[in-house]
Amino acid sequence: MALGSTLDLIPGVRGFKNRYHRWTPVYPAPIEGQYHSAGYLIFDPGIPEATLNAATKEMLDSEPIKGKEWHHGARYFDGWRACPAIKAIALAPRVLRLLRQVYDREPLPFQTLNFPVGTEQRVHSDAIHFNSDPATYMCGVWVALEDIDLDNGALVYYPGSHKLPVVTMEDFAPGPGAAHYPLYEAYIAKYVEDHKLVAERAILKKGQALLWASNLLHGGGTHVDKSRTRFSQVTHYFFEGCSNFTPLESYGGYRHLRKRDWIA
Ligand SMILES: O=C(O)CCC(=O)C(=O)O
Repeated sequence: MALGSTLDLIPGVRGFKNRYHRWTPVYPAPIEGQYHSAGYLIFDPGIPEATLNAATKEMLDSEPIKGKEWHHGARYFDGWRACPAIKAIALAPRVLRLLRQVYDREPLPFQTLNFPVGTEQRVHSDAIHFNSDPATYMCGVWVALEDIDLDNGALVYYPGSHKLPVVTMEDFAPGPGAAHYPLYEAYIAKYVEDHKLVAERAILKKGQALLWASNLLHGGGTHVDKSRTRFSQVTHYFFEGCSNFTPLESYGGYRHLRKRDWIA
């Protein structure tokens, strides 16, 4: 075992190193540039396998999942509140460091969703659910808790789509409110066609993560093999020094500002 790893076994050493390196870049500048230009990054968040497995177990034991028949919207919402491993993934030091590197602000995790199977959620941008002022200081980090491929619901995403104008309620709905969400989904399906966007799928090994920018169009790809699971966790982040609001509930001059419980 290397000396660095051996030292990590001494109580307090790993925590000290993580604090010391908070603002140390994870990647060289070209990779940072790649994120800003494509709107996504596949990376290794360095989360111990025991934590990944514990998060899956916590989800499987949770009230919304245990003993239920899983449909393709099944999820354990905000498991971080009760479950240490789910919270540890949201706060993984290498994830936070990467977000500091690419946003140059302190990341504030605020929501976790754990999935037993693919969501098959239609294509959307998180900027219709969450936005900030200044705009687009929000992102998602999706961690594969098992191997993910084209048969068990790999995410679909459209590289570069984060640079298109942010779609707001005024573009497709007569007023604010989640009841208009089907109009949004139909609008985005046409938007993808009109802009001739080309999809990619996130084929990830267990432990890998996909970081996406708030305005990157993405969705849950088809989960072809219904006998398989798609254990995964997404955490959503805002950033320090930004207000945040729910665009779905905002319209005209009104912004539906929100207070969040930051995961800490
Ligand atoms: O995991 C999925 O299938 C979809 C997740 C997603 O689209 C989101 O968190 O915004």
